[in-house]
Amino acid sequence: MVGSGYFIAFEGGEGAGKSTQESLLAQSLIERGVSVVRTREPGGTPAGEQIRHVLLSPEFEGLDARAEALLFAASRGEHVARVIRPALQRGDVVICDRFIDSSVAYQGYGRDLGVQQVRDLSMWATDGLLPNLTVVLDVDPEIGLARFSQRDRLEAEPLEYHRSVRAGFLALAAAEPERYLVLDAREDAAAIAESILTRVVTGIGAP
Ligand code: T5A
Repeated sequence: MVGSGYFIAFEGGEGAGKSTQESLLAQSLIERGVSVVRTREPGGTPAGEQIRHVLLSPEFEGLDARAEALLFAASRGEHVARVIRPALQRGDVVICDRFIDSSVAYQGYGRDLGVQQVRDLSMWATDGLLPNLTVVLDVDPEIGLARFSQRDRLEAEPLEYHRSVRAGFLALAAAEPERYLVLDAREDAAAIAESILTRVVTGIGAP
């Protein structure tokens, strides 16, 4: 726990609707007078955004799997140090598009790099920071990927890869159900938003 803030990470496969839900949640919290910081990974800082370019650009197709895992962790370390931890110390609610579980699911489960090793790397990079709540928007990768026409380097991975990633998110949520909210991302966006808001409002004690 850092300061009096509250840290919410959104996770899920491609096209699960994270950005849509983050916007709706941020708007509802701001209307309730809550101070919100919205950010994303990889990225969220000037250095992180440059790392994001290397990670997602098709220009770097075939990037070594360990190098990929290290770059995600590097972006996260900078992000936590410069943006997330200071915001939590101020007492803000931080809404982050992807965090440690994306590394564990995409690099640990998806790339077979070792779930524990990838988790340890990220925990080291962030000095042990974990979200208070992780919202997993669960969707069959075929449905999620069909929501886009253009694909970045990771989205272009085969369906089997995305199935392993999905299984990874669900395994992480099942292991610590009190820290997770898993929702069916095929539901109507407004209904999903309501479930998230109910859980967050309880978590932060907002009206
Ligand atoms: N990654 C990231 C790793 O491998 N390791 C890591 O450690 C980290 C941090 C990031 C990539 O990096 C990987 C994972 C990713 O491959 P990104 O560009 O940030 O890439 O992409 P995503 O996080 O996947 O975000 P997307 O923009 O792809 O998807 P979202 O935000 O989940 O979805 P959203 O809200 O943009 O919605 C997609 C479409 O679906 C519609 C929306 O209108 C939109 O058209 N939609 C719905 N349709 C039907 N029903 C609903 N309920 C809907 N909600 C939204």
